[in-house]
Amino acid sequence: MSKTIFISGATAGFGKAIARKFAQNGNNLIITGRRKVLLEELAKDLITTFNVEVLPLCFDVRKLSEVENAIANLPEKWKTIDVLVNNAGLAAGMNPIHEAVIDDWERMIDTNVKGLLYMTRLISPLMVARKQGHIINIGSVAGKEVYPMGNVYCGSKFAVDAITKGTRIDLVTHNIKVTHIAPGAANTEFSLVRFKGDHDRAESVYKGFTPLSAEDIADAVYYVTTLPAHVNINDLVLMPTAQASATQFYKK
Ligand code: NDP
Ligand code: 8X3
Repeated sequence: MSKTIFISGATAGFGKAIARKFAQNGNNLIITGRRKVLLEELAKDLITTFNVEVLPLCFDVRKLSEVENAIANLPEKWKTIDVLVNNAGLAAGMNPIHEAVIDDWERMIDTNVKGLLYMTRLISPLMVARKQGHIINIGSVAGKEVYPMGNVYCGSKFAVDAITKGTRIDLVTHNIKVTHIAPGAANTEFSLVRFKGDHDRAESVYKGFTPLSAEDIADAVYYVTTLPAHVNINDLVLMPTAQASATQFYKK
């Protein structure tokens, strides 16, 4: 049966692949991001390729008023959200704590933590009212282990792990599944964003081993939504075979 899937950050990387995976399987989608042109291109492509309904919503998850406006103005038929994938996020910079750029910290905390909270706060009541739903938060191996110069990015992803656990506890009596998915290294726009457009530095992160692809994460996200009603995956850590921990890689 077709479901309604709400994916934040669908203009690139994991979110875009997650949107494609759910569309391929006949689901209707609400997709979001700040880059309007990319969002609308993706919506058009998914509608024509998979014959599903897609609602593109362009907003910044850091801005509470924009999130409120987007959710408050959802057309009635789009309010029955079955799955919320809180995916929008980023790393900005990679510096020791005493040399970091404070604006990088604001961007990471505002997006990865506060943006995810705004989305959850505004969409979960729709699920509670229906006594049905699934919230999937994209964390990271960086939310399981801290690595050198990961300081605030790791902190933001540890917060995602803790918030996911708290959300599950608060929503268990409302029949809502809550899942944390924590990937290791994956080659998307992530490192290009982290290193502020430095292509060589971004590419060097993935040299000598096969990283995860966005499609690998999309498969995992899709999988956790296909389980029987009484089964929930609480926490799924997904790594490249060549990555044993946040810092241990087998590079050739
Ligand atoms: P990408 O940079 O490829 O994609 C990030 C997506 O998030 C884009 O669609 C971007 O859209 C959106 N986004 C970023 N900031 C905002 C914002 N303020 N408001 C709305 N949308 C926003 O990265 P990934 O796909 O790799 O990352 C997705 C998630 O996975 C992130 O939470 C990241 O931390 C996490 N992750 C990534 C890993 C990796 O190695 N790649 C590993 C583990 C976790 P737009 O720019 O159009 O707004
Ligand atoms: C992204 C993976 O290892 O760069 O969350 O932090 S890592």
